[in-house]
Order: sequence, then C-alpha cells, then structure tokens
Amino acid sequence: MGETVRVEVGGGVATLTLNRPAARNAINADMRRELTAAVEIADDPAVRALVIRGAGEKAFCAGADIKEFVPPASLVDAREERVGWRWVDALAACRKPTVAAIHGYCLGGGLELALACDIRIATADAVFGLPEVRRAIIPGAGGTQRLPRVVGLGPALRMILTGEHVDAQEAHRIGLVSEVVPDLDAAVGRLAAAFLRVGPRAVAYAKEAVTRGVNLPLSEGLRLEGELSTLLTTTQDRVEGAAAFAERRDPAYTGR
Ligand code: DAK
Repeated sequence: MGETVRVEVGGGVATLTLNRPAARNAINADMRRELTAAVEIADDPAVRALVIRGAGEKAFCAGADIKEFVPPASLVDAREERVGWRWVDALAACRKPTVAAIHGYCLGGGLELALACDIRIATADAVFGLPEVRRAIIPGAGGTQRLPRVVGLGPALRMILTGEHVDAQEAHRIGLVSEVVPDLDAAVGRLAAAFLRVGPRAVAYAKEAVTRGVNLPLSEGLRLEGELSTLLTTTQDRVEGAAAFAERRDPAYTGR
C-alpha cells in the first residue's frame, strides 16, 4: 500500500495505520485514495477483523486536511471530494468486526472514521470532537448521523453545535468509547484474540442484525434477527461449536 496508510496483516487481523504524523494524520486527498483501497483488505478471507490506528504520539487523526480546503470548491470538485469519502461507508458496511484504537486527537473526519467502526477504545490522553462548525462546515462523513446513534441526541448535539472537545473520561461516560485503556497494543491484542475465537459467519450475521436492525422498527428488526438466526442453524460451524463444547476443546471454525 502507499505512504499515507500502512496496512499490515498478521494473526487474522488487518491493521490500517494512518501515517501522516507530522500533520496529526490529517486526511488529505492521497490518504482518501489509499483508504478507499485499504478498507478492501477486509475482503481477504484470512482477515477476521480490522483495526484502525494513528501513527505517532499525538493523534489518531485530526480530521480532513484543512490546508486542502481553499479555494471555494466548484460543484464538480465538491462532488468529487464527496466520492473520495465513500470509504467511510464501505468501512461501516464491512462484514467483519472493526475497531478504532484511539490515542491523542480524534477530531472531525477522524472521529467520523472512528464512528464508522464497531468498537472504539482509547487511551486516557485521547481528545474527541467534531469541530467542523468552527471551520464553517458541518460533519460530512457521517458525523451528524452516527454520533447521535452512538451517544444519543443530547451529547451529540452539544458536541456538533459547539465543536468543543471532550476528553477520554467524558467520551467513556457518554458511550463514545467502550473502554479507556492504559495500553492500546494490549487492548487490541485482547480484542483480536476474542474475534479469533468466534464463528466468523455468526459474527458477521450478529453485526448485520445489530447495524441493520437498529434502523428498523422493532418488529422488522426481530424478523431480521430471526431469519439470520435460523440461517446459522444450518452451518457446519454450529455443529463444530457444539462438538467442541462437549469435547472440552477449542472449536476449529471454517466459516461454513
Ligand atoms: N489539517 C491539516 N493540517 C493539520 C490538521 C488538519 N486537520 N491538524 C493539524 N495539522 C497540522 C498543523 O497545521 C501543523 O502543521 P505544521 O504547521 O507543523 O506544518 C501540524 O499538524 C501540527 O499541528 P499543531 O501545531 O496545531 O499541533 P497541536 O498538537 O498543537 O494541535 C490539533 C493539534 C489537532 C488540536 C490542532 O492541529 C487542530 O485543531 N487541528 C485541526 C482540527 C480540525 O479542525 N479538524 C477538523 C477538520 S474538518 C467531507 C467529509 C468529511 C470532512 C470534510 C468533507 N465530504 C464528504 C465532502 C471532514 C472535515 C473535517 O475533518
């Protein structure tokens, strides 16, 4: 892969590292292009989970590269830029578990990226915000839609309308991150180990049931859950899971 995004695959986990530390990993046009390609690594059957991190000590990601904002965009350029951010939705639609492992600044498009992941964990130095209105724009990569769905309307509106930062403790309190950890590597390792223990198809269906279901009326969500749940009763992995339990051994899942 290129220079602005490092991609490493090992032990069933693909790690994407945003790699412009001198610019606080701000997302420029090159990085948008590289992220578009990089998220496709999740399609590799050897990859069971995707982890996103930021290079350097200061930031996960400080958002879109503000230095590329001038001059005012033509409608054509604006549309092109929008297309350049489609990887965020591709990431959100990924069938495998995705984790944003956050340290330092996580702002604007960087927080939107994290919101497109299933799980957000952070170190105590992490700082979160959607400062777009301070730049006279609004969050445009899902922030106005995903943040309220994660933390609720009140805390989301406060963050979006003021552009103010929240620290890791507050982010944890409002449910923006599920865990504040002393050691990001160790915490990522624990999550990765958990993802390697579960049935790959089951985890994909569980994710689908939750992420699609949350936007449906309850009765339709329950129907979706029922259908996916029924489908899983037809798999070899289900038989393997039961056999492994009876034989007191680890299951060897194949995704079939
Ligand atoms: N863009 C470009 N450069 C950035 C940057 C950014 N977002 N953030 C930091 N840098 C650069 C700084 O300019 C500086 O570069 P040099 O001067 O050394 O060349 C270097 O990184 C270090 O920054 P600081 O000196 O400011 O470092 P500090 O540690 O003191 O402060 C900071 C770090 C992250 C708090 C501060 O740099 C900051 O406030 N940065 C801006 C954060 C921000 O406002 N982010 C939101 C941008 S708006 C779209 C979808 C999404 C978006 C747009 C369109 N479409 C679908 C169309 C997203 C928009 C956004 O994210």
